[in-house]
Amino acid sequence: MLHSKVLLPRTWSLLGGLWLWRTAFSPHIQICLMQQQIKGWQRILSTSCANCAKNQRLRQKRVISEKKLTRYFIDHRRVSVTGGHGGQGINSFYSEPRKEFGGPDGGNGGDGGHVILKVDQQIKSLNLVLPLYRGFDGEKGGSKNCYGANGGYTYVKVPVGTLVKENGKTVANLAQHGEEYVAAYGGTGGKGNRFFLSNENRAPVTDTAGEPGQKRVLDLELKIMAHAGLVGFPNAGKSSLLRAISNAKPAVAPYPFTTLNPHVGIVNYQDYEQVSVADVPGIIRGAHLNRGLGLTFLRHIEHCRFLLFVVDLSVSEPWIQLQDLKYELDQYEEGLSKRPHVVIGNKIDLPQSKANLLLLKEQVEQRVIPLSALTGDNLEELLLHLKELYDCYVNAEQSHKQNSVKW
Ligand SMILES: Nc1nc2c(ncn2[C@@H]2O[C@H](COP(=O)(O)OP(=O)(O)OP(=O)(O)O)[C@@H](O)[C@H]2O)c(=O)[nH]1
Ligand SMILES: [Mg+2]
Repeated sequence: MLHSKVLLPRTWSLLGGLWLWRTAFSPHIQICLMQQQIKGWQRILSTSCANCAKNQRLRQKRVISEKKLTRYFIDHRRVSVTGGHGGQGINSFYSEPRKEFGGPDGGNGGDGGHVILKVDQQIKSLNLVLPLYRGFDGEKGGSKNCYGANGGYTYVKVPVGTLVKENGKTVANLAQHGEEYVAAYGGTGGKGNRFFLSNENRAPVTDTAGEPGQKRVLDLELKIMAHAGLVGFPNAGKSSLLRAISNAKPAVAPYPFTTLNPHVGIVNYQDYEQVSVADVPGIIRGAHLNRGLGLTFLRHIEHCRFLLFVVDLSVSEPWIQLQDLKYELDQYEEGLSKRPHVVIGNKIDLPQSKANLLLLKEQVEQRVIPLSALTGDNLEELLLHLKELYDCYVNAEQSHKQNSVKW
C-alpha cells in the first residue's frame, strides 16, 4: 500500500477518475484502461528520477589521471592463435534384432574451427584484440555413420591497414574492408571405423583421433595509426593541444610523462573531411636508446603520415628541443624527421614566449605556428595548415594510385 502523502494530488484525481469509469465501461475495457492509468502513475511517481538525470547532465566531466583512463589507442598487439582441435572418430558397430552384425558405423569427427582475422572499417584501434584466441573444437563422430559437427570459425575484427607479421616477416597486408586472413587452421577431424571398411577388412576396429589446430604467434601492427602525430618533449603541451582541437580527452598535468599511452583525436572539417591526430607520449634525449618511455613511442610516430613538432616557447633556446627531436627520430629511422611536418610554438600566452618565438623563427627554416593550447590563441592557423597537409597526403596517395586512409 502506498502512503497517502506519497501520492501527488494529480494521482488522487486519476484514482477518482478511474472509479467513475468503473461503472461506465465493460470489465475488459476497464482492465485496458487500468493498465494505461498505472503506466501514467509510474510516470508521475518517477519524477525524482527525471530530476536526477537533469542534475547529472549539469555535472562537469572530471579530468581523470592517465592511469585511470581505460580508452587509449593501440597500434601493436602480439596475439597467440590456435585453431580448434579436430573431433575424435568413433568406433562402433551396427546391431539390431534380426541384423546382429550390421557392420561398422562409426562416423568421422568434425574439423576444428579456424581463427580468422577479418577487416572491419568501423574498427580503428587494436584495443579490442585479445592476446589469446583458440578456435572451436570439432565434435566427435557418432554411431550410425554420424559425422561430428565442424567447429565454427572464430573471427577477430581488425582495422583497415593491419599488417600481420610472424617472426618479423610480413605475412599479410589487410588493406580492404571485409578482407580475411586465416591466422590459424583448425585440425582435421579423426576417422571413424566405417572409414576403414574394405573388402579385406569387413570389421575394422580402428579409429583415429582428430588433429590439433595450427598454433602461431602473430604481431598485428597498424600501418597508419593517425594522419598526424604530435611529437614533442614532455610537458610541451601536446595533450592540451589535442584536447583543444578535437574531442579526445587525454590527461593533462604540469609534470613530465603525464601521457603514458597514445591517444587519437579527430578534427572535423566543414567539408566532412576528418583528420586524425595522435598524441604520442613525450620523447626525451636518448629515446632511440630506449630511454624514457622509449622505442615503442618512436614506432607510433613511424605510423603517422605527417608530423606536428610541438615545442615549448617558454623555455630558453626552444630550437634545441626541435634539433633533439629530429635527431631522435632520425636515429630510430633514417629520414623519419623529413616527413611532411610543421613546427608548433606552444604556450605563446606566457610572457617570455614572444621573445623566444622571434629567436626560434631566426634559427628554423620551416614555418612556425605560434599558438596557445590553453587559451586557444591562433588555433585556426594550425587547423588550416593541418588540412593543407592532409590534402597533400591524399593527393600523393592518389598519384601513386593508392587509397588514402579515411577516418
Ligand atoms: N600557459 C600555458 N600552459 C600550457 C599550454 N599548453 C599546455 N600548458 C600546460 O603545460 C602543462 C603540460 O601540458 P600537457 O598537455 O600535459 O603536456 P604534454 O606535452 O602532453 O606532456 P606529457 O604528456 O608529459 O608528454 C600543463 O600544466 C598544461 O596546463 C599553453 O598554451 N599555455
Ligand atoms: Mg600528454
